Amino acid sequence: MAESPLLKKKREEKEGENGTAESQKEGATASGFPLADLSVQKVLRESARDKIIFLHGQVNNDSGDGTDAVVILEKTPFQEKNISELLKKHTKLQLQMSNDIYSTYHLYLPPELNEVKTTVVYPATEKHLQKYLRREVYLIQETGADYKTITLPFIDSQSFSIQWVYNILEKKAEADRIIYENPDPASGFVLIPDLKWDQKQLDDLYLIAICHCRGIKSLRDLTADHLPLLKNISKEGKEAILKRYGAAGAQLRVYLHYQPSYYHLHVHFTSLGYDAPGCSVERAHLLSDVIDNLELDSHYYQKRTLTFALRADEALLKKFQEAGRV
Ligand code: M7G
Repeated sequence: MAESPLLKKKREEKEGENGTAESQKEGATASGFPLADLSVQKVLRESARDKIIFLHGQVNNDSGDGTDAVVILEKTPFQEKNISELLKKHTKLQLQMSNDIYSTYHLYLPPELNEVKTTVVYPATEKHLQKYLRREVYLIQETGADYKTITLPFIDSQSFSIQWVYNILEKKAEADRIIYENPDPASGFVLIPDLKWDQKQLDDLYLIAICHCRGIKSLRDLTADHLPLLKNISKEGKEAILKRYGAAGAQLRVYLHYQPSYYHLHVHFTSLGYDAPGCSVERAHLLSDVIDNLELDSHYYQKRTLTFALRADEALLKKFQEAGRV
């Protein structure tokens, strides 16, 4: 997985004498969260294939009560630029088995070549805990009428904070991470690396474009009026990614989620070769298809039935069950 010249340049620019800016930032985050004091309550989900584990933990606060946290630990992909260093600098190579020409080992690496990406949600709400807990899933077919009578009232009754979105738009958080901005209040957006991407390799490239305009909850709200916004996101987003990371538009999967987790319109940009979480057919809607559909019919997304999966514990599933729609 080659590091693009542009990614390399950007990384080198950010590197200081005592390590990378990234590692300094992580250090600051780590010092803000007492990882060693986390008492693990439950493994919410894990995947041996993806080398990721989602933990529900608690940290004791001043009054001795536990405050909930979600901690996600993920082994990061290898970086080609580090391979020779990794082979040279390993601290131990322990033989596991040997048979004819075949052998397996445990390779022990120095800490700087053996990082674990750690994502913390703290304090975490019950909804965060539910979001990461593995549960059975059910497919819902939501008609336009279902959206109005079941889903929309449900979304309006919820209070899943999108403060993090406003913080990005208002430059109160992650301002130094913004890759590109079109400041137009109606047809502009901010392009920023997703929480899930450490920007160290292009294989798992993941950015999100967050529109400036407030009040567009999801795909369901889109009409032909939003075409300028969507076309800007598509064109300018791809151009900005090409310029910054050297990844061509034809190598990107650009899509919206339905249902999203956060009801403020945003578009996902991932590497085409990356099987990103949430890019399955029952959740991802290609931006190019969305634009095309809106050009054919301005009210396409108010009319059509949209299919999505809900976990067994999700309150919205209960609403569909109560309405006899599942
Ligand atoms: P979504 O489709 O609403 O839901 O996408 P999902 O999280 O179930 O995919 C929201 C996207 O925003 C996801 O890809 C998140 O990883 C990303 N994201 C979430 N938060 C809280 C942040 C954040 O604070 N900063 C950034 N940069 N990305 C975030």
